[in-house]
Amino acid sequence: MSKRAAQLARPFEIPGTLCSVAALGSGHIHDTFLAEYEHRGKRTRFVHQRLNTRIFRDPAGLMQNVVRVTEHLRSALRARGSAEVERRCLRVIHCADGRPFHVDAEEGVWRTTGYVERAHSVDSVDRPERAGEAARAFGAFAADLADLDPAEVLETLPGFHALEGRIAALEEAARADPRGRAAGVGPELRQLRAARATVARELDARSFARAPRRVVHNDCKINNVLFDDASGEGICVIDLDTVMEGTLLCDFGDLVRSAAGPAPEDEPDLSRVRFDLALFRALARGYRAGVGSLLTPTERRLLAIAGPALTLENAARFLTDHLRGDVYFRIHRPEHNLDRCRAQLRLLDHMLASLDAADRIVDEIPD
Ligand code: GN1
Ligand code: MG
Repeated sequence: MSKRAAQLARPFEIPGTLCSVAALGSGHIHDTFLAEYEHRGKRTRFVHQRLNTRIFRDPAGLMQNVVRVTEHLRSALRARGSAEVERRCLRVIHCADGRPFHVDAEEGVWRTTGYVERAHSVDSVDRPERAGEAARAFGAFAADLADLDPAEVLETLPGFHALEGRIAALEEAARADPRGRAAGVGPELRQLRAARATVARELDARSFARAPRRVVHNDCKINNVLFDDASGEGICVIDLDTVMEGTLLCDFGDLVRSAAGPAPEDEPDLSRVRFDLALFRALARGYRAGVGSLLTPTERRLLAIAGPALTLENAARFLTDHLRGDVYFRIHRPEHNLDRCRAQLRLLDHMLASLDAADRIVDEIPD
C-alpha cells in the first residue's frame, strides 16, 4: 500500500512529502487510510479513500454531491458564526486538474479529505450524554441542509432505504440460495417476516408516506460523527456518500439502531444486546435540540418507530448478504453478517416491546 499511497498522493493538491500511512476506521464499504505529510517542518494529516465502485457506480456523481453538500454546510456554519468551521465540516481536497477525485492506473477511484484533528469516533455508546451529543450533531446537520433543494443532489444509490425492496431482495436471496445457507437461517427469516408486518403496520398508521422529502444523510450510525477529544461535543458529521433525497426517519432510525443500546451492531453475545430507554430519551432530546423547529407532526410521530424500521432494514440487508456469500459488507470473521443480523433482530425485538414507552418519551419532548 505505501508505495501506492506515495503515488496516489501526487495528483491531490497536498504540499510536502508523505511520511506515513495506515488503515483507518471501521467502515464496511471503502478502503480508508490516514496519511501524514510534512511541509516546511509542519505535519498535516489527510484521509485517502479508495471508493468501492462496485457499490457506487457513479463516483464522479457521488463526489459532485459531496462537494455540493460540504459547500452548503460550510456556508451555513459561517452564517451562524460557528467557531472552527474547518473542524465542523469535511474538506474535500481537489486534484491539480480541478477534479475532486483521482483515477489510478488500475482504475481505482480515490478521494482525499482533510483529517479532523483532536477528535474521535465510537462504535457503540455507553452513556446518555454521548448519545445526546451525537443526536444533536446529526440534527444540526439536517437543519443546515434544510434549504438545499433535493433536486440539486443526485440519487447515488437508488432505492437505498426502500424497506419493501430490501425485503424482496432477501426473499429472492433465500429462494436462489447461491451458497446453500438458507437452511441454516430459518428462525431468522421467520422473525424477520413477522417483524416486517408489525413495522409496516406502524409506518402506515403514522402516515410514513406523508413524511417530507428532504436532503438527508441516510447513514447516521454512531461512528459517522466525530467527537471533540477535549469537550466530548459532537463536532463533525462524516461519511457523506449517501447524502441524497430521503426522510429524517432514516437518519434518526439509524442513529437509534446504532446508539440506543450498549452493544455494537455485530455483538455475538446476544444477552448483551438491548434497547436502552435512557439512551433513547437522550437521542430524541438531542435530535430535537439539533434539528430545531424543522420536524413536522408526521416526522415527530415517526420518531419512535424509526429505530425498529432501520434495525429491520439492516437485519434484512445483513441476512441477504450472508445468503449471497458476503459480497457487499466487509466481513472480519466467518458468519459475520449472520452475527450482525442476529444482533439486529434481538435489538429489534426489544425495540418493538418498548414502542409505547418510546412514544411516551417522544411526547414529553417540548415542541
Ligand atoms: C454501511 O459505510 P458504512 O460502514 O458507514 C452501509 C450502511 C449500513 C451500515 C451498517 C453505502 O455503512 O447503509 O447501515 O454499513 N452503507 C452503504 O453498518 O451501504
Ligand atoms: Mg458509509
